[in-house]
Amino acid sequence: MSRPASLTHWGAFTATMADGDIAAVTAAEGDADPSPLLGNLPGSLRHRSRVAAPAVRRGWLRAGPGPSDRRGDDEFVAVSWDELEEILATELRRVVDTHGNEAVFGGSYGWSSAGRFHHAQSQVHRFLNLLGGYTFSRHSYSLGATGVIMPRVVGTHDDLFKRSTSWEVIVEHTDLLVCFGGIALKNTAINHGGTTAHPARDALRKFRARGGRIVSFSPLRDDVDGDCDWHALIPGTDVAVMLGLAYVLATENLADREFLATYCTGYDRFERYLLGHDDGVPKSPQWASTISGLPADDLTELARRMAGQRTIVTVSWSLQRIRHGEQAPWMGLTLAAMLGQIGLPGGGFGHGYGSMNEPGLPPLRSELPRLPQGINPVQSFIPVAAISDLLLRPGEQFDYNGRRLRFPEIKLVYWAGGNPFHHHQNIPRLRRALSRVDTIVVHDPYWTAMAKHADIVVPSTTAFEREDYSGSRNDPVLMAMPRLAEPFARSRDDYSTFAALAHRLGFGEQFTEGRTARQWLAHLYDKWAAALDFAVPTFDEFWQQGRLRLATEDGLTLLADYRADPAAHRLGTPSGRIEIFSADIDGFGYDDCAGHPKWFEPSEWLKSPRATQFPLHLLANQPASRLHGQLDGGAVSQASKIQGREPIRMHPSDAAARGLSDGDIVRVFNDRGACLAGLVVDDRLRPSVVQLATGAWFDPADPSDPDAMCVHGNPNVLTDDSGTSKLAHGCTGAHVLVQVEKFTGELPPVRAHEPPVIRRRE
Ligand SMILES: Nc1nc2c(c(=O)[nH]1)N[C@H]1C(S)=C(S)[C@@H](COP(=O)(O)OP(=O)(O)OC[C@H]3O[C@@H](n4cnc5c(=O)[nH]c(N)nc54)[C@H](O)[C@@H]3O)O[C@H]1N2
Ligand SMILES: Nc1nc2c(c(=O)[nH]1)N[C@H]1C(S)=C(S)[C@@H](COP(=O)(O)OP(=O)(O)OC[C@H]3O[C@@H](n4cnc5c(=O)[nH]c(N)nc54)[C@H](O)[C@@H]3O)O[C@H]1N2
Ligand SMILES: [Mo]
Repeated sequence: MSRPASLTHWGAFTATMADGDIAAVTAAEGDADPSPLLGNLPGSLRHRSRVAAPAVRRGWLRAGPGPSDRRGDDEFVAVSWDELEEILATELRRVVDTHGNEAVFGGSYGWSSAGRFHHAQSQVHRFLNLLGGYTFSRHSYSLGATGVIMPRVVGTHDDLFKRSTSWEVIVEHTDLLVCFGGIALKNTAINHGGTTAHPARDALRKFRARGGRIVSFSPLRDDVDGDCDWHALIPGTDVAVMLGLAYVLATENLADREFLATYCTGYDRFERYLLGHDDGVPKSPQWASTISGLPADDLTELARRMAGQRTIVTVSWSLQRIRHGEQAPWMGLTLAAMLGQIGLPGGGFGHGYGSMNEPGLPPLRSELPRLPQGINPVQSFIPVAAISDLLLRPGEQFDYNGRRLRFPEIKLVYWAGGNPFHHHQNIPRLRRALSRVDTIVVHDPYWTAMAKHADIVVPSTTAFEREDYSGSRNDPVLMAMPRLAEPFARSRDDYSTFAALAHRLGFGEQFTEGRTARQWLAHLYDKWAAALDFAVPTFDEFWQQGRLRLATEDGLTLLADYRADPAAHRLGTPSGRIEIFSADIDGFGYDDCAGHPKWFEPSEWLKSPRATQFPLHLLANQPASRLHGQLDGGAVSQASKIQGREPIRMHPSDAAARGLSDGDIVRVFNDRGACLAGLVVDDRLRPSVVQLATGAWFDPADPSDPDAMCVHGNPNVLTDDSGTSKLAHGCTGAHVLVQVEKFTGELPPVRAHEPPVIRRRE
């Protein structure tokens, strides 16, 4: 008998089912390097952290909507679906009638699960648009700075990864892969919407076999698997290093001035800065050395090598998830432009090789089926990582990307498919922000910390308890996702919930267009198929076959078209060229983002004044053991923990200085908050750097205290939630200064995955 197959953001699999749950999984055929994260799936459908029934916070039910500091520390009351729909529809109507649609924050950032139709964000946005609109959010936690800076300087941001130079071209042509932020294979497990193959590891093997060399700038040795030239720089100093390399190119006549004159604008302005003509500070390798801690000679020698060989300069996404995050991708692009190899096979610029599976993978020639979300009549929005500012500073103005915006007054927060307690920084501040609003609604299959902080909790199905299909722009397979199990307890898919609410609110017909979920699948497929310029099977045939292979654009080189014919392929920038100097950005007059890429001293780094108090630089990077906070209760994630706590890695010298040993439970703290973690002593990090991945579910020692320590190891109790700059206001959660000490108290239990107390209706 054939085993049912399905898709996740981290790979395709076939499942053995037992007792309504996934009992075992096998990676789907054809995946050369299946993700270990598949091991988190068994047991996930009936896990104790599932939300079994619609629930309303007890205090909210008693007192009605309003600000409350009991969020996260209250009991819940289980209600029927009928009651839930009535309560929620009434509350939505009240907020919209009394305060207007602007008072509904529906940004609802988050990854939810694979699936083109049941995609939670598409569903909630479609629903809220029909309600009359909502305050929305722009860009992502992934690429907050890139999403604003790169369109301004190279005319696009997503083409940088979706139309990146392919692995096969790198394997064949590249000599040097100079990776700022490494090229971490753990991260290539993931692709938004799903992935059926993981070619990066094999591509790097072939690249090396041909004589290619990896140069890794990273505080962590294991950001590259296997052999490489490792430069363990001080975190946050990549832009200084790139400037040092650029200085060598400029002063040793190694810069390609013809490329700079033909394809770029503003190099001369930048060069004045580089050579120190205006500020008297040449950005030499010696200068870069004092900042980054790397030997100047190594940089000089590398710059010469880069100019003499076919070189890609690639910048990981992590480098723009820090204060002044706009600078690293902009400076990386500038460095690549100086080498003059942009648009040549195997040379030029990359952004995110090793950040996600998609860079290096060929894009589809076609779009994918898509649920129309409608139009949002409300204009007000925030840069996505400004959620706490939004709730704490209503009415205040702020700068963003050349505009002056105002935070609207929010009364109702609606979240479906994301977890702010995973993704947002400074959780103590977030908890205070969430206490301000009248009502918080959360749809999730699991009792995450966000669900526990909600007033109205809507139990969603998982992707395996409904029918869907999924795929992504850089994967050649559209994959059917049949139902593997019946919905857990009283959970219901988000579409059904929104359809029911829409009917109560009077726009049911517009929301459903009279279709069941299954009918929507066929309808979206048919509409998509009709617009294609090639033939595909009928929906029923596709559903039977389970997969549909789609054609891809192979052998791409980033910006090859532009290089071949810059007039015909003008970039979408004001000059039509690569803007090393942007007159627009310069014109904004920001003190934290200038007209050309520049070194700005970070607020949190080993040489800032804060480091005397908090002398360790913590990298809060992506977890190797799960996707974000998803399936933290699964076997692979749990196996990585130490006495149930998230592991923190520390150099032996830092551990010795603190009298710490491997396996100790430590307290990680700064002036924003504290968490417990399990110590792993490891010499593969630069001394004074510690690493604690995101994703341990927030678990406050005392839920009534917003400043409570997290006993489980969520680094976002420590991070700062100020944005990258006035330009992009992107997330800066990748870095934070901390201190670490041995935890000597009685070890509190981890309750992160326990549901809250749930009462029956009195
Ligand atoms: N300090 C620090 N913080 C970071 C980062 C960092 O590097 N450092 N990285 C940031 C980045 S890049 C990102 S992308 C974010 C990720 O942040 P999120 O995307 O918010 O994190 P997830 O844990 O993936 O949250 C998805 C939620 O959707 C739920 N879900 C799954 N399927 C469904 C469904 O069908 N319906 C509904 N309603 N819910 C569903 C899951 O149970 C889960 O709770 O985190 C950011 N936060
Ligand atoms: N397994 C797994 N993979 C994932 C995810 C996941 O949750 N789990 N999340 C996915 C998502 S949504 C995204 S957006 C991407 C994010 O992709 P990235 O943002 O690139 O991922 P990170 O793991 O945060 O960072 C990559 C590496 O950068 C290095 N680094 C940090 N700071 C510095 C610095 O200042 N200088 C230098 N040179 N290096 C530095 C760290 O050592 C870190 O391991 O990952 C995706 N891949
Ligand atoms: Mo992300």
